[in-house]
Amino acid sequence: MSPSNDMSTFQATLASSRHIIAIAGAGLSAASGIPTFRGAGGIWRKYDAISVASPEGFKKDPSLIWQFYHYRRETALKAQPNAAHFALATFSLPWVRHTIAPGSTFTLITQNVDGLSTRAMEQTQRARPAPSAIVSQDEQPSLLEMHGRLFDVRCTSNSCGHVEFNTASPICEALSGTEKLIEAGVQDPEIPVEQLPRCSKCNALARPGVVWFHEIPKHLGVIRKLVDEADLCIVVGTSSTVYPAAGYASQVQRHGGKIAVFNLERSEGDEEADFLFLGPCEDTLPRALG
Ligand code: BJW
Ligand code: ZN
Repeated sequence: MSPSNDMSTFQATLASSRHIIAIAGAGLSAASGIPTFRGAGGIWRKYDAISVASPEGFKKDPSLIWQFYHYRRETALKAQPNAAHFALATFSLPWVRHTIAPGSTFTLITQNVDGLSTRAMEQTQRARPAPSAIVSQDEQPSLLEMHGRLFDVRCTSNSCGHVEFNTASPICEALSGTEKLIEAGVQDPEIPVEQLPRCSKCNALARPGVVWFHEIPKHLGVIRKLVDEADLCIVVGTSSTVYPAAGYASQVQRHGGKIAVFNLERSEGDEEADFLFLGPCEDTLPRALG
């Protein structure tokens, strides 16, 4: 049977769900001006994914990789969360969600590294604080950034491994202005490793705190439990091509849960979904979760 696009049927399913998860990808941040990876305008059209997003690529050319991530950091710093981030952030507040899906739990599992969901959640919590009678019963963090964070900077020395959250712009002097060259596709300057970001504890070369191909994504133990107990999986703005995230929706469906896909266009495996809402998620999600 082909997926339904009936919003009221989806909302009835949402209302009766007890353990809800959302799996998000780059499409969630597209309206904030963050480029996606695949498809028209995607980053992997300009850059070979394995060359810039693997430990091997970093070892081979740390100067190019740092310029690439400096450009990504500068883009994310200028961006603002959009209506889809805010719809998920609002739904993550138990005192709001329980009026829509009574007694439910909710976790957003994002593949995005741009920090926009965190910012939306912080802003939403400030704008809609818990009514004084409610003490939060949710012990589970409501956001899991499974591919790490652009603003985490991690030491490459195994004996140190120091990680720090660093939003400095630029992250170091030598990278200043290179974001414009990267954007214009101009030949990148060769920056000596001594001038690239260094660990603040031991001075070894630092790397971006993101999860590259062939590395183990974060929070997998918690995610496995959430996927096992979920009765509704909302899939937002992901091509569903990168594992393990790409497998979560079908795992939920295998044990009887429902899948609802929100994507600009058709994506991998969406014909198996129970619901499919095609269009910009910044339009469809606020309507669905409102
Ligand atoms: C809109 C929209 C709008 C646009 N509204 N929609 C099993 C099978 C096959 C392969 C593997 C496998 N297991 C592991 C692999 C290898 C590999 C993999 O999956 N390769 C595939 C490419 C085949 N996976 C890994 O290496 C992972 N590690 C791993 O598996 O470890 C082993 C292990 C796992 C578990 C247990 C034990 C061991 C690590 C993957 C790390 C991925 N890293 C990146 C880079 C992160 C840093 C950075 O940002 O630079 O993560 S790659 C890149 O792809 C990034 C993304 O998070 C990820 C997914 O992309 P996403 O988000 O789906 O973006 P797009 O561009 O593909 O799609 C955007 C979508 O939005 C499109 O559909 C648009 O239509 C839509 N859209 N505007 C709604 N307004
Ligand atoms: Zn160190």
